[in-house]
Amino acid sequence: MSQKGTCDIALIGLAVMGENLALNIASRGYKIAVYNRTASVTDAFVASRGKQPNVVGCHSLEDLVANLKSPRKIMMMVKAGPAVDDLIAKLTPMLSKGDVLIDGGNTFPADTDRRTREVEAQGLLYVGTGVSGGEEGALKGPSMMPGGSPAAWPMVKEIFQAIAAKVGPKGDIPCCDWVGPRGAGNYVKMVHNGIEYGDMQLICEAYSLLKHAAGLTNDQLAVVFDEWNRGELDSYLIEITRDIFTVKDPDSGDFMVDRILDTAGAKGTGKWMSQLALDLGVPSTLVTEAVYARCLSAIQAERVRASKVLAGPDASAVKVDPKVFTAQVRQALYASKIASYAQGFVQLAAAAKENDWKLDYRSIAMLWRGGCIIRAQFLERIAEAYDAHPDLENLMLAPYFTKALADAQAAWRQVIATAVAIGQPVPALMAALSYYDGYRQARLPANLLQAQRDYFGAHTYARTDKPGTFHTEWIELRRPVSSSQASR
Ligand code: 2AM
Repeated sequence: MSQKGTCDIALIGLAVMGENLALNIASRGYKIAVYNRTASVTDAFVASRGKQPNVVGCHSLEDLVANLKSPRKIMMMVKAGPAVDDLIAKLTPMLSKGDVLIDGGNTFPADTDRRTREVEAQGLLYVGTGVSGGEEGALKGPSMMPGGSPAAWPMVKEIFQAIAAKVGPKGDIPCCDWVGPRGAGNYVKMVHNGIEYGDMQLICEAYSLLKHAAGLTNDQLAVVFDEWNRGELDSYLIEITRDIFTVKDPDSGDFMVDRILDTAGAKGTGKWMSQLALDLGVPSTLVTEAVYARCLSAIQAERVRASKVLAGPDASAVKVDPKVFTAQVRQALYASKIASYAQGFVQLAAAAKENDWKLDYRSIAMLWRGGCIIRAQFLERIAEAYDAHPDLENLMLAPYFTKALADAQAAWRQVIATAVAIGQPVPALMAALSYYDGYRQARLPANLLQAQRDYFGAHTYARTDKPGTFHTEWIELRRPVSSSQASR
């Protein structure tokens, strides 16, 4: 049905995220034109959940474009990658100066950089926006992280902020604000996902320790996570973890979590963050360890074989007091989370510098305060830290977090020592503590590393006692070593 020039926005791609986002937009009083490449999907949607005056189904891109008010706003919710380029190529000839194309997928930031330039070169505007919160978030209020053409923001702001999650004492602060030019919004979404990887891995390690070292049952774990969710760890991921420990398989009556195969999947945003961290030369070790942990989980059959061959310690010799240990794990989790978020914000700052973005870290923390998967109380503290010091070098240096780390560190070390003693892998907890310990060293052993590099490759080194660049003829100056020398 033609509704020429009456729709406020269009949406392409009616998979579950697209459908729910369209319903969210319609529910806020906006008229939305929808299109899906496979027409039967559009028909099924407008005959069921989308059967309402605010939703207009379209069978062609021409029809979709014709139904829009000018300047037109078209949101693509299709598979990230070539599908987006394909749609841009089809749509741009149908659009007019000032129209806005929006990509709401999990797009690699450099792709949005390129597309913003290409689309702007045709007189149009482009937005690449992160949308987080899964299916439910898309329907009820996601966290949105838009970037792209700055001139597009005033045009999409009202609809975006209307559909986004709301936080604050009055529930009126939208979890959606302009992030920055070109791929900035997708970059922030990628870091959100990377932090999510770290949070999930840390929670899994805490679970493993509470189970293997403290012997907690699933019922007890549910109670522990319920308690944790009422304090500094209060967050969506802790809350759903609590719920998971209460769910039983309707068929067997066993706990569902115990029936799930231990091989984790991944869609790749964590890997992107690790790769880009390496490109920038910043140590985002938590997300990287979390990605590797998923890789190790994936070789399940090989692990089962190795478990029968490789020796571990006698875990039964290690005794912990379950109550004391549970409290220590809580502290270790919190401290690790601080280190993880510190890494995420450091990476954002490095990316901002490289790409000439001006990011508002306080605002980013608040975007993640609601709607998204990493939503947590704790993000308020991060927002406060950046509010007090917008140029904060590292979150761990904000007084609130410096104190939290100091208070937690003894427990953190104890938990990792216990993990080592019982032979349970805790790569993310360890990466977090290593980052903390590395960052707080005035002097690291890289002096020796520089000596090695200079020895074998004449890479030169700087000195502590005078300026300049130096090289040593190590082979000429080296002396024979005898064991008697060491004992002297
Ligand atoms: P489909 O139903 O026709 O497959 C998630 O895959 C969504 O992206 C689906 O709505 C899918 O449409 C859409 N999609 C994938 N590739 C596309 C393309 N090249 N052009 C348009 N839509 C595409």
